Amino acid sequence: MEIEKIFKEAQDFLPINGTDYIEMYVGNAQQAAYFYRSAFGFQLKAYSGLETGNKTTVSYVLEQDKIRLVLTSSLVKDGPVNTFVNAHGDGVKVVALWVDNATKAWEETTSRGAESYLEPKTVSDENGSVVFSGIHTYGETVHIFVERSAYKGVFLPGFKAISDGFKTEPIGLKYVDHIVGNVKLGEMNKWCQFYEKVMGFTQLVSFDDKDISTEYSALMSKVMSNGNGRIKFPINEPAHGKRKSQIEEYIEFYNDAGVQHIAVATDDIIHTVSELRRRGVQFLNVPAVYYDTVTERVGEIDEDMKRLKELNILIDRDEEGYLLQIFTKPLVTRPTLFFEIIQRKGAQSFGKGNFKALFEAIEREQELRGTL
Ligand code: TYF
Ligand code: FE
Repeated sequence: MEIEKIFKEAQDFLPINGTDYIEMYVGNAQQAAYFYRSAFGFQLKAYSGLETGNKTTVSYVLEQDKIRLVLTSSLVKDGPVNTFVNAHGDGVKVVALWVDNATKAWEETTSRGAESYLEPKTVSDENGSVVFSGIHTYGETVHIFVERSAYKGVFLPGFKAISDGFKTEPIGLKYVDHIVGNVKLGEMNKWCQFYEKVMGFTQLVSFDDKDISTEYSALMSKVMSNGNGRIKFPINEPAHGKRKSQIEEYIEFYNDAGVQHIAVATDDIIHTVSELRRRGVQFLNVPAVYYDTVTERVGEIDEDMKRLKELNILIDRDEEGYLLQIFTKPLVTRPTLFFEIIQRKGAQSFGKGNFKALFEAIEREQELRGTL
C-alpha cells in the first residue's frame, strides 16, 4: 500500500468494513421475500415474527453472497413501519454499515452533527452479542452501525435461522456496489457535506445538468465514498429540464428524499441478466441503434456484443477499464425504487457515457405514466 493510503486509512474516524444489510419496509414482507427469492435468487436465511416472540413486525432476511436484504412489515395497526409505507410505499428504511466499533461510530458522527436514530446498545442471545447504533440521513432513511465481531448467529439476536425447503438458483449477485439517494431540489450539496463532515467521506465524481440533461430528465449528481472506497453513495438532485425531472417524479411519489437505486455487482452480467429476464424481471431498454456506435465508443471488449444487444446491457469505458450495466424498471408499486446490475472490468466510474440513452429510456417510461 502507498504511504498516502496508509495515512488516510489511519486518519479515517469512521472505518467501515462494508454494507451490512439493506432493510426495506414493505406492505407484505412474505410476498416480497418470495419475489426476491424467486426472481433475484436470494436465499432465505433468518426470520423474526410472531413465532420468535416479535409481536409488532415480521422480517425476512435474504442473502446472496455478500448481499443481505431484510424485508419488514407491520403486524399491527399504525406504528413506524405502516407510517413509513403509507407515506413512501415500499422503500429502503435502513442502509446498515458493518463497523468494528458501533459505539465509536455513533460518537464520531453525532459529535460532528449527525442526528441520533439509535443510541449505542448491546443486544445478546445464545449466539453472542451485537452492538448497534444509528443516525439519520436524507428523508426518513437511516444508517445503522452494526458491530458483530462477538456474534456467531445467522443474522442478529432476535432472528432465528429458517429454511422452508424452497431453494432458488442464485443468479451470481456478489456485493452491493453503490446505493443512490434522491434528495430534494437544492439539497445535494447539503447531503454531500453531511457525508463529508459527519461521516468522513470524500467526493469521487460530480455530474451536472450539462453532462446529463436530456430533453426532460435533468439531474445533478455527486458520488461520495468512504475512506477505503468500499461504500459509494451517489446523491442526485433534480435540475431544470424542459419538463419534469425523473428525480422530481421520485420525490413526488415517495413524498420525500430516499433511496433511488441499489446497484449490485456480478462477475457474469450476461448470465445474471438472462436469468432475471427469464424469471420475469423488467428492464429499461435502449433503442437498437445504441449498439451501432457502441464499439466506436468503448473499443474491444471480452463479451459477445450480440448477446449484450439481445439482453440490452449497456457498456461504458473510462481510463481504468470498462463496465457493463443495466437498470430494472421500478420494483415497487410506485415509480420509485429500482435495481442496477453492474459488472466492473476495471472501470470504477458510473456509466456517464450511458446517461443519455438511459435517461431517454426513463423518459419514455415517464411518458407512459403521464408524469413528464
Ligand atoms: O449510480 C449512478 O450514478 C448511475 C447513473 O436515474 C444513474 O447508475 C443516475 C440516475 C439514474 C439512473 C442511473
Ligand atoms: Fe448506479
